[in-house]
Amino acid sequence: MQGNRIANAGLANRIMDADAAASLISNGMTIGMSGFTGSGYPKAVPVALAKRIEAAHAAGERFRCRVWTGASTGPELDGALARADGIEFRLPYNSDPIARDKINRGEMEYFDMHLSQVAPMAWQGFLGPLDVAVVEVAGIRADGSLIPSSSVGNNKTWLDRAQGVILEVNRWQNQALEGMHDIYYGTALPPHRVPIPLVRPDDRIGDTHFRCDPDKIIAIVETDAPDRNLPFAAPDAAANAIAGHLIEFFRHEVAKGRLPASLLPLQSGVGNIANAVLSGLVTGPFENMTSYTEVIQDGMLDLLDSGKLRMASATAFSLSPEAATRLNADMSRYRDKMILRPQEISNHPELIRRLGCLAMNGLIEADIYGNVNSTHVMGSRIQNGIGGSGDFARNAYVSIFVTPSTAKGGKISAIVPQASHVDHISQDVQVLVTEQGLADLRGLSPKQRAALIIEKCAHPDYRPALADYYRRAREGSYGQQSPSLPGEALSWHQRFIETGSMLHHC
Ligand code: 0RQ
Repeated sequence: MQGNRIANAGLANRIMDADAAASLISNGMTIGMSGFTGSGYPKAVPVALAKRIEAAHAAGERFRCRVWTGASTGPELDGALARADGIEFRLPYNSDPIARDKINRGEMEYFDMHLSQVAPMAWQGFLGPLDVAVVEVAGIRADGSLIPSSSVGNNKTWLDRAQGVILEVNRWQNQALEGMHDIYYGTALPPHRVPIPLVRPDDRIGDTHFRCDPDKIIAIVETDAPDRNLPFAAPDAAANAIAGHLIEFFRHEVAKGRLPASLLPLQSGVGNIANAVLSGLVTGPFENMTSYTEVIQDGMLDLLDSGKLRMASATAFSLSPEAATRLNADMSRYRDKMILRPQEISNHPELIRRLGCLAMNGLIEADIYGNVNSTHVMGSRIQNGIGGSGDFARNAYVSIFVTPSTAKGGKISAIVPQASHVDHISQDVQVLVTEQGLADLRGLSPKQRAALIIEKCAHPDYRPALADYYRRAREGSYGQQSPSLPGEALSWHQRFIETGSMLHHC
């Protein structure tokens, strides 16, 4: 990874250290940061900014910023700024534990939104102006265009919208990344929108580099720091069982002629279960698969290596350190099989609908009618955020949700009488899978869905209580379309809050 990373001579005078760059950011500013899951986020300026903020707070001065990113980032960004109490408002998706804690204590405002909508909403303007973009790149070319790093996220939009741009040029990022990206410049706001000319997951429709007005670049900081990727848990028995049910379902759909033998472009959510499903496909019968998804995780790399997956399109890598090393050692070969795009495109409803993605996402809880809560524990405490799950679930060819049937050592049932918060309405939830079994809910009425979900998906410890609730609901409900007992429907959550378990006897 040698070579001159800053090839534009005119920008040499903007190179400075992270402290000097951070001093260009002041209280109340809105900052658009690069980064998506643990990849491609700025690693030096946010830490230096957190230091400044801590010093200001120690001196009794107010210093908080509004922070926009691609999606959850690393501890040097979300973690450092949240610890310094420097974030007034944050969007979108967060999975940093310190920021999560601040949000749940009511000390940080968090706007959880569909990831495909961040860029268009930033353009609409009601989120306010973007003062500074802080974007990690792999290099600056002689003509001033920028080589994206390991995530694209909203960088194109931040570079276009921000008044000033701070670049972190990270020498750790593989130079062979150059050419992997596809940065589409054809989006607009209504009434000027036109069809996005992408009809296959491997179509390239944009530039391989970001455009950036050199006059807007106020600082360039050189770094040499790895992405902070987290290891995945090895698939456990539940994950393997879920993968098995799903592969059986796909096999059945192919046999019925409803899916081609190479399936349709796969989307897979974040998390251990989703990753395990991908690993399961390595030994499955499907060949020549493609993926049109948001993140490329370990399981996706395994699938590419196995030859079963032909190519993968996403907006970012989300790899374990081991898989990141594997990727970096062989980047030029992987580059021909991978495309990283802006998240506005990787998650675009028009494209997901056109391509016919098979969407597979995790959940917190589902109710007996198949409404899904992906975000709020006990209806009020944020876990991560909706991320791209809504973009994909609503527009997928088949929308699948996967989860273990219980959480917290069996104290919580993932199948409940009524979801305590709803991110995905029942119409957007077509197949529900737990280690217990798979419920194909397509074409079923609410009552038919309830019977199937209780029978196929619920854990045996909770199945009798769910069946009992449903039977009594049918007897005592105000209406019979979706029978419910409103006074009892959330009592399982209340019991957990009061006793630490949803089980009756504890
Ligand atoms: O918490 O680590 O503190 O024990 O949630 O749960 O079982 O490890 O599952 O990693 O697949 O995550 C919905 C959070 C599932 C994820 C969610 C607790 C559980 C654990 C993780 P601990 P698991 P996963 C596109 C797709 C929304 C975004 C999305 C998610 C932790 O899939 O964030 O889909 N989805 N994006 O204990 C209390 C319950 C619980 C529960 C799980 N019922 N009650 N806690 N947990 N169920 C990609 C992107 O957008 C980037």
